[in-house]
Amino acid sequence: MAIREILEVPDPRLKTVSEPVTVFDDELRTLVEDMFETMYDAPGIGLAAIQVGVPKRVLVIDLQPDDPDAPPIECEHNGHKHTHPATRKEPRVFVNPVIVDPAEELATYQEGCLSVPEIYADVDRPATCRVKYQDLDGNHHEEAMEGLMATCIQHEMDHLEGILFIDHLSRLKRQMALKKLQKLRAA
Ligand code: GNR
Ligand code: NI
Repeated sequence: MAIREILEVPDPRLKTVSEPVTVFDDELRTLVEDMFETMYDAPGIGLAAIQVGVPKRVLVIDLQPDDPDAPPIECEHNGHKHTHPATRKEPRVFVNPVIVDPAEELATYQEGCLSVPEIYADVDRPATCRVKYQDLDGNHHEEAMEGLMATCIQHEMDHLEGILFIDHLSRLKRQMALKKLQKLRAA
């Protein structure tokens, strides 16, 4: 496993339209492992492959990264009680995802992006949707999304089309955000 470098604006590679995955091999597994490690290290709740420079239609999401302060979980198996550290990780992988049935109703979240560091802005997106996707073995699935998950997967899907959350802002707000980022970098 390895932490990979996250591309940041204005890297032109972030504007790439990513290619579908056709081969479900160890190279794909290694990419996904590295994406999780990179996302948890950042930390972030989602990551698209193009953010580490790989133009493939692959996303990872974990809305509940590890919380080291969480109380340990007590369990009982076959009459044996024990405790283990609370790992609240809920890692999800989406290969070749497609959004279907986006709701007309919109939800507003304050979004951020690991490729646009330290900039946050409200974005409206369909409040719910369904997602068709493949897993690491190439098996097909379909799932309903709501809340932060719906927002996050739409943010990640945008990356596969070369779109960033700041592209949803007015030109003025986008320019203000990019100027702020330039200033932060200079400091
Ligand atoms: O870590 C992230 N947080 C986030 C917050 C609100 C909406 C979307 C996101 S995704 C972002 C990580 C990222 O840049 N994924 O592409
Ligand atoms: Ni992002």
